[in-house]
Order: sequence, then structure tokens, then C-alpha cells
Amino acid sequence: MRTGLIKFQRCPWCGNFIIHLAIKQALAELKIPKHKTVVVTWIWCSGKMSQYVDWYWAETLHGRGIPFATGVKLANPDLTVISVSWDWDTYWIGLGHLLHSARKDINIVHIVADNENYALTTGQASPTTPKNIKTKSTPDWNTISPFDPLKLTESAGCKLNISANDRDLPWLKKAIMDWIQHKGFAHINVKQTCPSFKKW
Ligand SMILES: Cc1ncc(C[n+]2csc(CCOP(=O)(O)OP(=O)(O)O)c2C)c(N)n1
Ligand code: SF4
Ligand SMILES: [Mg+2]
Repeated sequence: MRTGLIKFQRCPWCGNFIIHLAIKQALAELKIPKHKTVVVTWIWCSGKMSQYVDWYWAETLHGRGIPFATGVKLANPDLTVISVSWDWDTYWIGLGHLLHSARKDINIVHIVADNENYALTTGQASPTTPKNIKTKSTPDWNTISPFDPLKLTESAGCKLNISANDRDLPWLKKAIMDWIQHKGFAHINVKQTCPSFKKW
């Protein structure tokens, strides 16, 4: 965590604490120096994650984190570039970027904290909300089928597609270490706990 920072803007028990910790531990274990790491986040409930870490960071526009991260990597291929995003952000507004980066095998790690709703805007249905769920935007049940995120990137040619959840910190950390060492686009979908809005 960045020196001098004493407070996170997150609900208690939010799964983003674990994802944040897993990234931090993975980078520490791989002994990647701070000046060789860039964490890019986009707008979402825990978008400030990039600001909390003690590496180079950028908090970019909604849905545009992948192009930003790609630019950083192209400008300096020596950097470890991690992009952290969320389900609406990646699988809706940023979907084109996701698929083309997978197709082009851009060498970045892309982590999606998938809480299956729009948490920042207080609980609307997202592209990964399961069917037959009540949300603020689907008060009469969600009738639309969700995407399967890994199948999407697989079909675009992504070689490293992984599903994880935020309840297994050691596994998540190990997986992030593997993805960092992978040369090419790595997509991880982390099922993320959101006690405030994900009630299913
Ligand atoms: C370009 C743009 N469109 C829409 C919004 C409004 N908006 C803010 S957060 C959000 C949903 C975020 O959901 P998700 O990406 O799943 O992140 P979460 O808040 O669940 O972590 C939306 C639609 C915005 N800020 N910018
Ligand atoms: S609303 Fe959900 S995703 Fe947002 S900080 Fe709270 S628990 Fe985390
Ligand atoms: Mg979400």
C-alpha cells in the first residue's frame, strides 16, 4: 500500500481487498521492482485500486484501460503491465478492446473483478448477471442470458484464460504470478464478492 494511505474507499468484506492483496503479493514474490510495474485501472467501484498501490499507476476512462495499458507496454516492453477492470467495464463498454487485445496477443495481464453487477451505480444488471435474478434495473427478474467471459476471449484466440474467485488468495496469487510470466495476453475472470449488491 502507498505510504501515508490509511483508508480504503470500499465496503467491509469487499472481494477487491483480496484481489488487491493477491496482485501485491504476486509482484513481491516475483521481486519485480516498483519502478518496473504499472497498474492500470478503469472506472468502477474499486477503481482507486491503482492509486492505493506503491507502483506506477493510471486510472483511466471507463472501458479504455486496455488501450492505455497496451500503449504503456508498447512504449516500454520491459515493464510489467497489469490492467484491472470489472464486469460492465470489460464485457460491455470495453468489449471490443478485450477481444482485439486477445486476438493480437498483447503482452499484458488483464484481471476482471466480476461481481456480476454495476456496483458503483448501486446494483444494476451487467453482462454477467445470471438469468432470473432481481436487480435494480431488472425488478421483474433478469431475462437476458449472461456472457461466458472465458469463451469470449478463447474464441478471439487468447491462450491464457483463467477463472478464479476471491476466496482463495494463495491460488489467486500463484495464478497472477504465472500470468505475469506468460508472454502474451492473459485474461483472468475473478468472481468477486460484493456483499452490498450481489445478493445471489
Ligand atoms: C463512459 C461512461 N459510461 C457510464 C458511466 C456510468 N457508470 C459508472 S460505474 C458504471 C458501472 C460499473 O460497473 P462495473 O464495471 O461492473 O464495476 P463495479 O462498479 O461493479 O465494480 C457505470 C455504468 C461512466 N462513468 N462512464
Ligand atoms: S459496492 Fe460491492 S464492489 Fe463496491 S466496494 Fe462495496 S462490496 Fe465492493
Ligand atoms: Mg461489476
